[in-house]
Parts: sequence; structure tokens; C-alpha cells
Amino acid sequence: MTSLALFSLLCSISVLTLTDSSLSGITTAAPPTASKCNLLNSFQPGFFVQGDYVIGGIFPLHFNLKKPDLNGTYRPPPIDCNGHRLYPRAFRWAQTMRLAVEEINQNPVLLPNHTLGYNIYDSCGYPLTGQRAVLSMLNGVSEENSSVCTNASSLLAVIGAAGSAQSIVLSRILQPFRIPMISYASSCTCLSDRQKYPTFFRVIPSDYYQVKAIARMLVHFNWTWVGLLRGDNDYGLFAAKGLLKELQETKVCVAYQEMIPLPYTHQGGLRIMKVMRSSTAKVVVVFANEGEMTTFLRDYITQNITGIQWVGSDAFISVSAFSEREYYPYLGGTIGFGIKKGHISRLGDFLQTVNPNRYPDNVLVHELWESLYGCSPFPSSVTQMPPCSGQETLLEHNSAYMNTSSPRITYNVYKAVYAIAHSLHNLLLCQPGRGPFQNKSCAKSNNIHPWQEVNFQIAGEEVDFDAKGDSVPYYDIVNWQRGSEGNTEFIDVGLFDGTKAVGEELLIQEDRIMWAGHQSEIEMEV
Ligand code: TCR
Repeated sequence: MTSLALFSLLCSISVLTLTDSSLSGITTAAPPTASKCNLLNSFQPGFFVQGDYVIGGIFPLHFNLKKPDLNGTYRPPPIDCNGHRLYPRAFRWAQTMRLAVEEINQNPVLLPNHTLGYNIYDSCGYPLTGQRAVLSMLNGVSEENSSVCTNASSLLAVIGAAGSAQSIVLSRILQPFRIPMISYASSCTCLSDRQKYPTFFRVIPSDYYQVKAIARMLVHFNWTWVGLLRGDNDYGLFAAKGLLKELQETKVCVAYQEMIPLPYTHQGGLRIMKVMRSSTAKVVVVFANEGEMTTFLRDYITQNITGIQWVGSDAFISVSAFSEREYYPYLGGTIGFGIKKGHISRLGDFLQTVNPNRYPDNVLVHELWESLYGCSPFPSSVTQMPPCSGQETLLEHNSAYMNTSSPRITYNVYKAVYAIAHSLHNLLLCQPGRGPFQNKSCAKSNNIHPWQEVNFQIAGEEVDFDAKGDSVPYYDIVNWQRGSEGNTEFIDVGLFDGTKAVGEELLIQEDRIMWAGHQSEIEMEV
């Protein structure tokens, strides 16, 4: 994997922070230093475990935050993520990070004699709140208990963020401290700029490849008249720009480009739907994430718009919430690109260990129960929910939290933790004269070598980064087909392998595809 600026970056920190403290249990974690840093105390508890090296984790545990009040004529109220529903899918990502750290700590071969810790924060899916989280992380404020400090100086690396807009801001904050950040989902091409983001890495391919893949697919199906729908963020902006550029040399024309308003407004949504209705373009390419699409689709379904063939980027194509029955008439037949999936053997069992009895003080775990079961495990005056019966179990495989059928972003989180562990391992074991740097030297704390390579394997899969800190481009082509109960099943119908020669990257099994409206062919109006 990757160009290992990551390797030498890690070294600049590890040299400073080699300590001998050991890993403590999640509920009993004792902060190494005392108080006085509760500057940013409007957080809700996250997860924190001490270790010789602590990895920060940033996940959008809540999203759909309202835009901050920018009036400026009075003191703005604090931004409150907690008023919004927990996002169970991101909570699963956070648990996957904990699992990976636990596995590494139990592994006698990887990082022997050293322990990894973690400190998990909520970005609330928005740059401003992500900024607050990362500053707390740097300041050593624990999310578990904001009145205590964690050992900020042992912050080795940060895993995150999800959205590119967040990663852009957060990676710039971390850059002066030479703390590498490895994202599991930020795919904006803009983040490949090594001048601007020298300490940013990712285990998701850049959208540079995804837009190529989408363009190839449009050409392949001879879809020459398409609409474009995107979110109001860097991801949507750069992806749309990239696709337009890719389409320049082709016969494909873009009928319209619309942006889902942020924050979402009913009026803004209806305006877009009017454009979609009146356009003769029946194929719509979408670069938007779950939160943006959920609000948009609410109106779309009420407006009863059908007959659109959606082409999804990975942020949309992997949303299990859209496999519910109610969406099928509107989204069935969708086709698009999903990032590479992987298998994490212990994940299902690990996720089940997270429950309110085991973590009675963790507000996030309470919220998980509220979100999945609509009941409160420990009713208080704050929640309006009825009490849980205690019989709620995490066995339902279709819940957004327990859905481990084809981990994609989840697998990326897992890979990112292992990437850090392998880099640190190599660094700690480095012997002068056998090192990976110039003249076989070992990394020096003040010496960054962005060209240095570090590769490793997980479950037989080679994990690799290119010279820009990006991961290797590979996508599954996913098609949303009708399942036996009227719901949607996500079926693989091909792949895009960006390492293959031009013209040979796309492989589509057309006979397996089911189009919008349950047709085996799509009618085009041009
Ligand atoms: N890149 C998006 C974020 C994102 C995402 C996802 C979020 C992608 N895929 C899946 C949640 C689930 C692709 C970005 O902003 O870069």
C-alpha cells in the first residue's frame, strides 16, 4: 500500500511519544493526565481507550445537521449534534475501528510489545463540527468525558473523515502537526493534491477513476442525453466537474445539472423535480450521499415521479436504507459503482457485543437502541421514547447497524487501521542499514519521504497506495433488483478495474441487469 509519507509521518510522532502504558478496557479507561482542558465540553460521549499510541477516529455519527446560525447580531447557540438521530451505519464504522485495534493488540506478530488505543469523535457530517472534534482531539479532550484530558501528544494518526468537505478542513488542521489522516470515504479528486494535502491518505479510490467509469458506462449503453444531480459539497462539485470533462470527447450530452440544496428545502427540491419532469433525459447520474438523497427522495416519492433510470456513484449505490419496499418503484433498476468490498470475519460477533447493558453510561449506545428499536433502554425525562423491553436483540441482519453482508466503507475503516499499524510496526522494527529510505536508512522524525512505499496484506488482499496517497481503483458494478419480498437486492453485474489498459477496464454482464421499471431494456428519448 501507500506512498509512505504515512510511514515517515508516523515516525515523527512516535519518536516523541514512546511510552509504556497499557491498554485499558473501554468502560474503565483512566485518563493519563488530569483535567483543565474541558474547553469544548458540549460533546457527547464517544469511545476512548488508552494505549502507547492513540489513533483518532472521526465518523459522522449524526448527520443532517442544520446550518449554523450566522446572524452575527447575537451570541450564536452552540451547535448541537445530539438533537439529530444517530446514523447506525457510521456507528458500525466506528465499532469496526475498535475491532481492528483490538485484533492488532491481540496479534503477537503485529506490533508486539506495544498497544494501540483509540479516541472516537463525532464529526456530525459537517465541516464545522468536524473541526471542533479534531481540535478537541488535538487538545486531548476526551469525548467520553469532556472534563478529563487524554494524552494528546500520543495521537499517532487520525482515521477519517467520511465526507470530502470534512477531510479538506480537518487534514489542513492536522497538517502542521504532521499527523497523518487516512480517510475511508473521502474520494474527491481535489484531495490528491500533494501540495495542499501532504499528510492526507485514503483507502478509497479517487473519483478521478469513478467519473471515468461512469463516463465509460454511459458510452457503453449509448445513453447520450443525461441529467446530473449532486450534493452541495466538494464531493458533488468535483465529481460533476470531472464527469463533464470526461464526457467532452464523447457523444454524451448533459441535459441539466442540479444541486440538492443544503440545508434541504421543499421548494428547492420541487424546483429540481420540475426540471427532471420536463426534461427528455431519462438517465440521471447522481453524486450525493445518503443524507442528501433521503430528504430529496421523500419529496420525489410524494411527487410520484417514475421512469428515471438512476446511475449512482458509490455514496448512493451502497445505501441499504434505500432497499426498503417503499423505494422500489422509484429506484428499482438503479445501476452504479460500489467500491471494493471485503470480508471481516469477526465483525458480526463484535457488533453484537455493543449493547446498553454492557455500556450503560455510553449515550451513543442508548441512541443506537432508540434509533433501531424506537425505545429507550434507560428512560429519562429527556427522551420521549417508551422504555425498551430488554428483549431487543441485534440479530436482525437487515438493520443498518448489523448489515455486514457486503462491507465496503466498513472494510475501508478496517484497512485504514491496519495500514497505520503496519506502518508503525515497520518503523519500530527498522534497523539502520536495512530501512526503507534512501541508502537503506530508517525514517527520521523531521524527514518526510512521500515516495516511500509500504504494502501489506489483509486476508490475502494486497493493500496498496499510489504516489499520491490514493488507493488502487477498483469498483463493482451494482444493480438494484427486486428481491423476493418487494424490497431491493443489490446484485453485482460487473466491474471496473482501473489498473487495466484503456478500453479494457469495464466488464459488464448485461444479461444480469434489470433496468428501471422492471424492463430488460431501457427506452431512450433523445
Ligand atoms: N465519497 C464521498 C463520501 C462518501 C460516503 C460513501 C459516505 C462516499 N461513499 C458511502 C457514506 C457512505 C464517496 C465524499 O464526500 O468524498
